[in-house]
Amino acid sequence: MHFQEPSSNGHTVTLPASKVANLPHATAVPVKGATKTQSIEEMAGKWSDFSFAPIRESQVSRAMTRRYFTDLDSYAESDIVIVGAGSCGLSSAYCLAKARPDLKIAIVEAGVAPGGGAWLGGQLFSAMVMRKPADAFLRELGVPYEDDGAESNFVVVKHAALFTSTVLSKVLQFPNVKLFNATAVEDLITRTDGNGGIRIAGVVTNWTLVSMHHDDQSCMDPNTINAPIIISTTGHDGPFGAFSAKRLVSMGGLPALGGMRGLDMNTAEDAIVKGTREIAPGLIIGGMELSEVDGANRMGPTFGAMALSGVKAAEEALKLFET
Ligand code: 48N
Repeated sequence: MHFQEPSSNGHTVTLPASKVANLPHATAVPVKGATKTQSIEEMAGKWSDFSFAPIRESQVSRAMTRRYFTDLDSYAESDIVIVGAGSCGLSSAYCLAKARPDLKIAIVEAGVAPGGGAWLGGQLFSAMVMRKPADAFLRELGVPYEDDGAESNFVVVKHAALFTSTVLSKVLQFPNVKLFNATAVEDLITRTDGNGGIRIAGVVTNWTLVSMHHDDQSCMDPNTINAPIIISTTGHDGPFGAFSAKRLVSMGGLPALGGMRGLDMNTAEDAIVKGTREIAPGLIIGGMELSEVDGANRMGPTFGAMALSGVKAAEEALKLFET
């Protein structure tokens, strides 16, 4: 039996089985690049002698894990944590990261895929409607949209994924933002405020797959992120939704949930944007999670309030940094 083993000079050598047993695995030398930089055009038509630069699997593992654990260490103390990377959370992250490149912003998203409910417009229809003046945020991001002119009160993004992928891409390009996806916030870090109340001082996190199995596995303790300000945009009630609102109620930080009301676009969108605020010291709630706090109506398949609630949540957070 023979083993192909990349060596340090980029070529592969064939090792007899007898030799594999005592390979110095732990100190394997990373394989150096052996392929010059090319353009796609240079590759065209030459696939018969194509090859990738050789690699050793441990190089891939180390490239991922070294960065992840460096980020975990760095963002263990963040300036702001945004819980939920839906349309509101991402819009808020964009405004914060742009306004304050000095702030460390951690986004914690339970899903593997960020974006929440904003990948489709509604009932699996792909176009996304935003009522004016939310078109201003689309122009800020450079998202193209259709507008029937001054008389029309809304604009249409041809596919919701165009908005969501654009804001996500812009957010991820900010050097002061780290997205921890597939990671759930499963509690809040609290401090007493000296008057019998509580101040929110960070979040408690776990891998989402672990959070989903606390009932059928032995205890799997969480991790933490300390931060003076949390923006919670976890959406309306659901398996993970309205997380911070529900947790505030269960720990006595809010008397009760208001509970989302029926659909009324005109009432709902104004209420969500204007109502985005600090609900408890250190905790700002925006987007559809706020409808569960205030008992606001839902707006259905229109997303302007999500974008502008994110804009307002960022503004509220920055005010707290200035005080
Ligand atoms: O898209 P959502 O659910 O929330 P928003 O507020 O950003 O946008 C709401 C919007 O999509 C609507 O619901 C539209 C406008 N419809 C209104 C209506 O009338 O029906 O995003 C929330 C994100 C999701 O990606 C969740 O996975 C995530 O938050 N999330 C969490 N992430 C981490 N830890 C948690 N505990 C958690 N809970 C939810």
